[in-house]
Formats: sequence, C-alpha cells, structure tokens
Amino acid sequence: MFSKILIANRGEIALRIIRACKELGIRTVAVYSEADRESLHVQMADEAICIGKAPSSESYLNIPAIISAAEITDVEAIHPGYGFLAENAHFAEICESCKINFIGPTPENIKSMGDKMNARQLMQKIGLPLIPGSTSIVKNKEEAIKISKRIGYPVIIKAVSGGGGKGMRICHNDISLISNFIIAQQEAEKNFGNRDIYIEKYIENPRHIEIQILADKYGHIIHLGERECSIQRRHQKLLEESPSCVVDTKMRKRLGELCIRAAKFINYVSAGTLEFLLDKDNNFYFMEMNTRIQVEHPVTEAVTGIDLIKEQIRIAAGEKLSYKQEDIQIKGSAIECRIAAEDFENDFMPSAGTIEYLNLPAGPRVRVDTYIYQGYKIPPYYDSLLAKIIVHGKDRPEALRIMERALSEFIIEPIKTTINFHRNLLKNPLFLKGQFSTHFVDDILAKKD
Ligand code: MV4
Repeated sequence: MFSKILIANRGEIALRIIRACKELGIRTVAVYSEADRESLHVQMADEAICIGKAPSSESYLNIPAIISAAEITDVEAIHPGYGFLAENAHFAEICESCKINFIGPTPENIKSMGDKMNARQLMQKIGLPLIPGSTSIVKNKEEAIKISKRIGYPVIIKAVSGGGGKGMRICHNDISLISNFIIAQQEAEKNFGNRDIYIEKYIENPRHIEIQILADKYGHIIHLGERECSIQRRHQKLLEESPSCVVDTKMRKRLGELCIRAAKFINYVSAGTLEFLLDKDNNFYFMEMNTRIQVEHPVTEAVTGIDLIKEQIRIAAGEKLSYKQEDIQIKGSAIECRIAAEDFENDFMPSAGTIEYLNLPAGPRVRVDTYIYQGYKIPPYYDSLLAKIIVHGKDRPEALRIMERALSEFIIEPIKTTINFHRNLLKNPLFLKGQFSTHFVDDILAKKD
C-alpha cells in the first residue's frame, strides 16, 4: 500500500479522498490555488503546496506545477478526483513516466473511451446495445443525409471528442441537418480541437441510467448496480438515486454483466461508469463511459456499503479486488441532492461571497460531503457545488422523507443556493411516483413561469 498520496483537486472531493487516505493510514498532500488558501482540504491534509493562481488553467490544470509538487513531497501516487485532470490521458501518461502511480484507469483506457466513436465501435463488438446511428465518422452532408434517412428523424449530431452534452445538435429534417452539420463541425473544432462528428437517432424523453464498475489490475471486475441520473438541468445533475425505480433485479443483472464484459474487453482498471439511455419502452442503449470516480458515487456507496475511493486506491496499489460479485447486494434506497451556490429563482445564476451562517444537516442516515464552513468565502473561479446530501432509507419513500428532513435543516446565509429547488422537487407528485425523464426539470421550470 502507498504511504503518501497527492490529491490533485479541491472542494468536497479533495476532502473525500483525504478521509479515505486517513482510514487507510496514508499521508496526504493537498495542492491549492491562491484562491483556495483558506480551503479545508489545505488544513486537513498533512502537507499542502500552492500550485498557482486562482484560474484552474494556472493551478488545478497546471500539469508541471502538480508534478513538481508530487516530486518535492515524494508521493507515490496522485488521485485526480473528478473534473480537472481526471480524464486527461496525457496527464496519466506523465505520471506513469515520472514513476508516480495515477489512481485511475490506464492512459489507454482514458483515450479509448474519450473518443466516443471508438467507444461505440468497441461496445458494439461485445454486444452492448447501441443507439442506432453511424459506426464511423460522418464526413460530409451527403453521408449525414444518407444515415439520417436510414435511421429516421429526429437525429442528433455529436462530437467524437465531446461528451457531457457539449456540442450536440438535434435535427428534425434534412434542412436542419444540413444547416447544423457545418455548425456542429465548427463547434467541435473550437471546443475539443477535433472537428469529427457522428450521428445517432435522437431518443426522446429518455432516462439516464449508469452502471458503476470496479476492476483490478488482474482482470477481476464487478458491477455495483445502477444510478438514476435523469434529474438534471443543462447537463448538470441535480439529484441522483440508487437503485432506479425502473430497473428490476433481472435488468440490473443483465446490464451489469454486459458492463463487466465491456470492461474486460478493453482491459479496464479502476472505478468506471457506463452511461445508458433508457427509452419509454425500457430499451437501454450504451451512450458513453466515464473513466473517473463520479460526483454521485456516494449513492452507490450507501446501498452497497463499499467505499469506492478506498477501492480505487487499493486497486492502484496493486491489490486484488476485495469483493466478488456474489458479495454485492443492493440494500435499501439512497438519494443524493447536489447543493450548489446558484440562485434557482434567477435562472440558476452562480452566487459567491462569504458564508455568514451555516447549519449543516446531520442525524441518522444522513451523510453530507462538503468543504464549506461558517466564515468561508466561496471563490467565484470554480464549480458551484457546495455540498452533497446523501440519505439512505429502507426504501425510496423512506429515503425521500429523510431527504426532506435533511433539507429542512440546511441553512446557508446569505448565499443563494439550490436548496429550495430541491425542497420543491421533493413535493412534486410525478417525481415522488418516479415518473420522470431527462427533460423533467426543464418541464417543471417551464411550467412555473
Ligand atoms: C442523446 C440523447 C438522446 N438521443 N443521444 C447528453 C449528454 C451526453 N452524454 C449525451 N446526451 C444525450 N444524448 C441520443 N441519441 C439525449 C441526451 C441528453 C441527456 C442525456 C443524459 C442526461 C441528460 C441529458 C439531457 C439532454 C440530452
């Protein structure tokens, strides 16, 4: 096992990783930007090194500064958390060449899933159901029209190097396809430095369901069930659950086994997530794979009792998986609310400033992953996520009531947050019945005005 790890991240996930390290008896090194001097991760780690100015590009994305910090403090491994460098194959490669263990998948894993077309081709080979569409890059308008005629409108244009919803365009006919085609290529070039695009049938009102997997360096792979992630706005998830109320034991087993086969096929190592769309007839389609630990990992931890961060560290240190598939049981129901510093009554506009008064939820079956404290000044430079509330009940109705109770205890003054959005959501009859898709939040917000 490692004796010292550097955490190349900030905020709640940096704290989450430091806590896992402490429980494993591993010393920790925090890195921080000039804007994060007063951050808790700096205080909680055994050592801390300033790696640059406030903008991420000069600090948390500054590879030479992070590698230097790792060399100076003589760490054996780096945990990238999520965002920033977590899915940067180049960074993972540099770690490798500096003999620093990257706590995550191999550079090859990251590369092969970062190319969404390549991911589609690989997943098709092992029999994962794909959304109907192109199986290679769409080069010109003529090809685009031909494919769209075959699969039928509406279609969606996606960037090969995209992901997370950026640079997608929905087209309902030949005319909109032609006008969107060039724009999509230009946007892809601008955003991802790669103009390659592909086309899929557009699935209307789908649910977003993802499967968590864990793979060690010896080809042992398990799945940890699904997370329901349909409650989102502008590709930012607002609430996640496990299990999903539309996935039964049989479907979970089938999806899970397919994901294990897929991960084996690409020699995947570490924690990973396969994203699926579920249409209204409960057909599921592979969408993409995330080669990192995700924000919403705690709902899986709650229902399985497995510490995913500790498992990532153990796997990176060369230990065998400590669980077999038979050991995994989904117990009860977990829900996470992401509380962000955003004014939900003002189009989710980001808010910043000093927290004058804070009361965090607590009590039975409530976990709060956060980095804020009373007197903390929220910097305007980074992600607006302040806290994740995770509750665990015997079933979904109980989890919902615990969440309602937890949200009612949460006070942050004078910062505008999404707490009231979540409290309203938990009163919505359709949400309570589990009847929603990825369009649900847009639909209820549109009705409000
Ligand atoms: C889709 C889709 C419908 N049909 N692909 C959004 C994020 C990116 N990973 C892919 N996304 C979508 N791809 C087809 N063929 C709808 C979405 C989508 C979505 C997916 C998951 C969660 C929220 C979403 C919100 C809008 C669109």
